[in-house]
Amino acid sequence: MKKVAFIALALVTIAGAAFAGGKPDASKMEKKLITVGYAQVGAESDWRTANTESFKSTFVEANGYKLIFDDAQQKQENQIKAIRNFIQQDVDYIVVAPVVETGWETVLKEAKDAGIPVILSDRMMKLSDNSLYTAWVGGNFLKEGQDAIGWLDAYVAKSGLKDKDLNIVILQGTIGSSAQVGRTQGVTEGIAKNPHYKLLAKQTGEFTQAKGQEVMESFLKAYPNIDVVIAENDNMAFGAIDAIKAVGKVPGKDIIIISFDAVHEAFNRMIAGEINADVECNPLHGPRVAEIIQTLEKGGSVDKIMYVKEGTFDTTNAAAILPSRKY
Ligand code: GZL
Repeated sequence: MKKVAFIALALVTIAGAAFAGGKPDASKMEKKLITVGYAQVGAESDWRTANTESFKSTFVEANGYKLIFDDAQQKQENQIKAIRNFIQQDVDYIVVAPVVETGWETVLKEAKDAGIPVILSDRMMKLSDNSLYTAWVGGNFLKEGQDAIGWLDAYVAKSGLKDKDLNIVILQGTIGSSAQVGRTQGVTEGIAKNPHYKLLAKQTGEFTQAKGQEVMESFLKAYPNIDVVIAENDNMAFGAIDAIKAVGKVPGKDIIIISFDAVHEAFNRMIAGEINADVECNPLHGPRVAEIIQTLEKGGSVDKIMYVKEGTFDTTNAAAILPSRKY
């Protein structure tokens, strides 16, 4: 709808100038900035900070954009309000990192009725009508969970622990977020396949360091013999490390710690031996979303689902890899 209005305006300008005998002054028709509304989850983790920075440094006027950024403080109602606000402002594109998977149909239909394309970044939405969004770019959370257990299987084999029962607890992310859903599924299915892996408990730490520490403290009180902690993001792993140290145990040695995200500080912890392994989840989606928008602006078509490349790192390679890390 907006595109039609813009073309009409341009035609009128040219016609008007031609009628007046002049040539349209190209400098007067300076390029219109593409307005992008970004409904961000919040600022709960190092990963989120890097993700926000990636958008703020990509969607700048010098690149032809006007970014309207909203931090929802991890509340879905705030994200829905932000999307409605973007519709009111008649932005060209809406980008959402949905805090949880469900509850988006109504507001996405409003965006569709307003003729505003919606691009999903980071987490996924569960929708009955996939035409309500144009494209999604993010991590393969199920594979991340599977990779975490794959690392544990290899570690156990090479450490002579194959026949030892291992008591495992999971610090989950925000319940209902696709990062939590996928990682928990990959991890719990992997645990179920090995009779020596005993899942003692799983509980959400909301992807934050404080809550992660609190839940880990309660796990340590309830289970004196924890062998492995699987934290569904690095900030909860940092909290778990503090809780483990507070009871006089050595993280990475007395209790194996496997984490997700692989942010810069997590590499420092792997080098210090406090985190044993970290499954990457790349947050640098700004340029990827910009590429999608540029393709759409040229009338091109884009893939509906775009997974980012991710690796798994551990104490054996963290020091060598850290200098090349971009977040
Ligand atoms: C993953 C992202 C998760 C990170 C957390 O794509 O949604 O949210 O793993 C962040 O650090 O809070």
